Amino acid sequence: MMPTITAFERSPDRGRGLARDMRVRWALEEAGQPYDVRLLSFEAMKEPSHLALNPFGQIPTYEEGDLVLFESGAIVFHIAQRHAGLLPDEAKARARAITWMFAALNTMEPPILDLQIAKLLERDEPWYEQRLPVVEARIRKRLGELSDRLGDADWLDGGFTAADLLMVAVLLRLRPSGMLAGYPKLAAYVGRGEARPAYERAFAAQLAVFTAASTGG
Ligand code: GTB
Repeated sequence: MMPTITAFERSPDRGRGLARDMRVRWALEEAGQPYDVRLLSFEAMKEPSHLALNPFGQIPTYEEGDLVLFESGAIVFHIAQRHAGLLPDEAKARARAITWMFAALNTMEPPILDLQIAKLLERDEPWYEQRLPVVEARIRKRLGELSDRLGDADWLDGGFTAADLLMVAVLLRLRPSGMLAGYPKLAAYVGRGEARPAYERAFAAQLAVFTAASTGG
């Protein structure tokens, strides 16, 4: 059954692939699973019909028959469980990959999100200039630790998995800050993720939505 996901009708990132539908699109492309996309305005996301799918009024959501999911990590996990190639079959390797999925979302993403929120919403606060270096230092600590663990490996634990997909998607949120440049192993890791044909297809699909919305097409 063809799943339907939701995404921004007009993404505030102007098609740079930073919104969280991108990681779901990427997982579906890796799985070779065609999908439909329902585009939503910010107003539509707060309508009862969408709140029934996601109580927080956000994108992305995932509908497959009578199954409705929200939370991009849970959606990627669901896709990875249903299709070969995104999680190892061997039980311990699979458990380690799932651990890294949580590490991407629970350990790496929160300080990165703090930085985006600070830059987007807190610039005019009197404490902004003091807070910024504190938030950046927290991110650098995590980037250093992750870089040390990755070392010269291509992926986090053996072959590419859904954990790498989520980790690369999370690290990409740092690109506008330029912070990744200080971590060449991580920058190369992100580059390997972006070079995957499935990533390229997902990126092109979300960019096409923004381009069509901008030109009225
Ligand atoms: N934990 C949830 C998940 O992982 O699915 C978080 C979902 C979420 O934050 N959704 C955002 C949303 O719907 C879009 S992705 N926001 C609208 C709202 O809350 O009303 C976050 C996002 C937005 C914009 C950019 N950007 O412009 O760069 C990047 C990421």
